[in-house]
Amino acid sequence: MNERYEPRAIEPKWQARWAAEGVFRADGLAGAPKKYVLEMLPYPSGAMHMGHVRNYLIGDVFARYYRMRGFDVLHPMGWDAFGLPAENAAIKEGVHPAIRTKENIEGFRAEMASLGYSYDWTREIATSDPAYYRWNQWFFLRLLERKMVYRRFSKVNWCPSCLTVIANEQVKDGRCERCESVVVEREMPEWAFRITRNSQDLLDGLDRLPEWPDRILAMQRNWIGRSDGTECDFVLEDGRGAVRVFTTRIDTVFGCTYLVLAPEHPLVDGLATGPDRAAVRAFVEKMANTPRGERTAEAGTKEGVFTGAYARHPFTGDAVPIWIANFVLADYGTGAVMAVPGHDSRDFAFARAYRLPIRQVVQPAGPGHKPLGPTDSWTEPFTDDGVLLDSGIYSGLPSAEARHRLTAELQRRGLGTAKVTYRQKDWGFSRQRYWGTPIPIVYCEKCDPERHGIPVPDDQLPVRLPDIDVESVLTGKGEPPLAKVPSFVNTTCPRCGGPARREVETMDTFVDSCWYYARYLSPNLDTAPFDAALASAWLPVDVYVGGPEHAVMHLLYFRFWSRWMKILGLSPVDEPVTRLITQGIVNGPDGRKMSKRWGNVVAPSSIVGRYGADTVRTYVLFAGPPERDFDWSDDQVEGAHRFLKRLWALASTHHAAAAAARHAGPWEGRALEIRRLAHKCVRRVGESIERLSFNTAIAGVMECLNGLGVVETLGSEAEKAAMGEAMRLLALVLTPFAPHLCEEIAEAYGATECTVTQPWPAYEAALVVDDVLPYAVQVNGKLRAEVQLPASAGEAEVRAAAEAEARVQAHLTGRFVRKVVFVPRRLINFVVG
Ligand code: ANZ
Ligand code: ZN
Repeated sequence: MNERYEPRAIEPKWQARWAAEGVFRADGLAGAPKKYVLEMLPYPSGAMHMGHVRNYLIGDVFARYYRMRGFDVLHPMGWDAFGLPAENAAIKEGVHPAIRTKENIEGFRAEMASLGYSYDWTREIATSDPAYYRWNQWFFLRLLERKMVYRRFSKVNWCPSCLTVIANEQVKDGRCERCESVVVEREMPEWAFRITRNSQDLLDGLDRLPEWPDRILAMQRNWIGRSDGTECDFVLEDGRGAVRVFTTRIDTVFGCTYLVLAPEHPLVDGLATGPDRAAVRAFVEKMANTPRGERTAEAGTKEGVFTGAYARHPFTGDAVPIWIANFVLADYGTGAVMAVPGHDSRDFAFARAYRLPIRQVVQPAGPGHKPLGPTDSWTEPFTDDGVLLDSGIYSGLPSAEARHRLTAELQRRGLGTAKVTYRQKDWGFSRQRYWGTPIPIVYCEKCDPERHGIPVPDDQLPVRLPDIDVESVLTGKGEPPLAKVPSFVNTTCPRCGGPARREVETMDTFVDSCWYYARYLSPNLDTAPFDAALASAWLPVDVYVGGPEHAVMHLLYFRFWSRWMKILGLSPVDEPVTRLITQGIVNGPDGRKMSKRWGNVVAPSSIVGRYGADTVRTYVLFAGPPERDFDWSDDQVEGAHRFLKRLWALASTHHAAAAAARHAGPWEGRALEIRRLAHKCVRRVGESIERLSFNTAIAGVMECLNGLGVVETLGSEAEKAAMGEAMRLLALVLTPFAPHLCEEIAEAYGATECTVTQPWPAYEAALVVDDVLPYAVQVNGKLRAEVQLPASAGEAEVRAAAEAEARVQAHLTGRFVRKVVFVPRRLINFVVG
């Protein structure tokens, strides 16, 4: 064995051999149980960053580990190749997005290869490939047939800088997630998936995902936002209709002192006919130009105007004034609320600002609660459940019971009903961009004068993206790019054969990532999106690794999609992923998220170039548990590198003596000690991987190495054989982390097969028990001896062994033992008089 550890020499060699032998191919092990290990497919941007590296490493450890555990492992990789950045770069630099994307993919693929990831590259896919996006179009048509796709005119979030519609999920605090411009609302036609039809089902499914992080489950629950409440009518004073409100607190209805409508509520115009009309109009106008985020900010000012109209309270018959205000949203519930300032924070703030009456109708329940005093003196509302007061015949009832009774009474009188509301909205997915999947719809004046859209027949799929003159089409302004390509727009109507125009919008790229994991099963199939028989064999994905930033978009959309893949008879599962791992962030050395903006980016290629892939891998996996953030540290990279060098040095020092040594036992003394260290390490690494504690797995190997390092020369044949075995075992268990180095050591120590295709080693049970422990023996608190005992020994055995020691006997004979203090695993103390 070479004395020096030279990663640059050994890493490419093993990468080439893995590829040549196809060791990472799935479907290699007939009859073996399967594991599908997947990482979220990357958007291939300029270069890989450490976040990518970590993401794929976590998956790679599982893939290699499971393979060694005897599973048939599927571990594929592909490219989320459509999307805005490539198009924006094209607008800026004039390079066609297809060209830029191809370059980027090649760069990513090379970087991945240099890191030694164990992918089955025969299954690689790119979502911008017509052979792939054809099936997006096919799914679109199937969902359209089932009325799960529809065209709507609606207020959309428009980013004036990206010049496109963006999803609610992509708006952060009223700004575009990508470019941070303030998002404005626009009335536009768009295509939407009726995901809300699955809201309840998506919610229920979360209970069947015990291996997803609680945080992600909570975010999805919250996003779907089920709310159990009551709808209730307040009949208008003039008798012309009613204001229907949605409330979760109908128990507070006797405290309702005004109603509030969203400025966009359809009744507003008809209500404000009196002197207040001008003020109402001005307010509505102002709100139309205020971003949603600003209007609804929890801490923001509550603003509104009185409409001049009144409605009748359904229980007291009082006249209740109707207001409009910024904080009531048109698209939640009924777009109208009954305001209860005594028991709701926003209503309280609003009532104080506009001097509206505040009434207490719920009081704190339970012993030890004092009355709250007159509402004039309150500084905040009482928002908890309690017991009703001043609520007619409902006074004295607990809130929960009152809600039932009041809802039943409304129902009886035809004024309301129990109602479940969801915060989740349908998924608007059409985009005014070029670099995406064309929506397979045409418009024909003759057959479809109302422009509902005529589906492109299946046998005309894919509707291909046209090649374009980048400069004239991707201008970043005006009409959607595809509208500027006559050869694309002008087509014939599938119904009448006359002239027709194609839809010029493209699909949100989240459509691409809804089902890609199934495409890997049969990446070249051209008769269906994927092979249903293979889906039965391989789905669901067993381990899925990705960033927590996908908690509610991708991870919700693809759960939605998998339900429809099941309904369409393509797949047997409705939940796509059994175990989800969301990896922590890799921060720069300064503790800030690695980003060009902070100038704290560490490029993977620079570290690989300097230390080799195994060092990067070991460092990143050792730096912390996969789900935790960590700060980059050059010193710790050095540390990881030193560890690998020490392992190499040990292997090479003992190579001549140990590699071929054989010994059949018995094992004792130092040879036994070496074996104990190695077998304990095998156990520890395996258990740590199962617990997702990759850092302690590596720590286990480090400790073992420390123990073995003490042995400088090997004497007996037994010692030589023990060391040979230890090196072979370490090379196997460290394979998921530092595979190249392990292959090289294993080969030097006689392996004829790649480590990753060898079985995960079993440890010998007898060697891993902590069988002897040193006990301190004290007499009157003074240390007199030390005895070695089995860990399982109880007090009696320890005492007997201690008393047998000559030095202890010397202090005990002739004296009376008044007491014995026994500390398990530590010491025994004789108190003598
Ligand atoms: C009266 C009331 C009294 C309310 C009380 C709360 C506390 P969740 O749980 O999020 O569903 N609300 C209803 N529609 C709204 C809209 N379009 N815009 C803004 N607010 C709206 O919240 C339901 C509560 O949010 C409803 O219950 C309503 O206020 C308000 F002591 O009605 B509540
Ligand atoms: Zn036609």
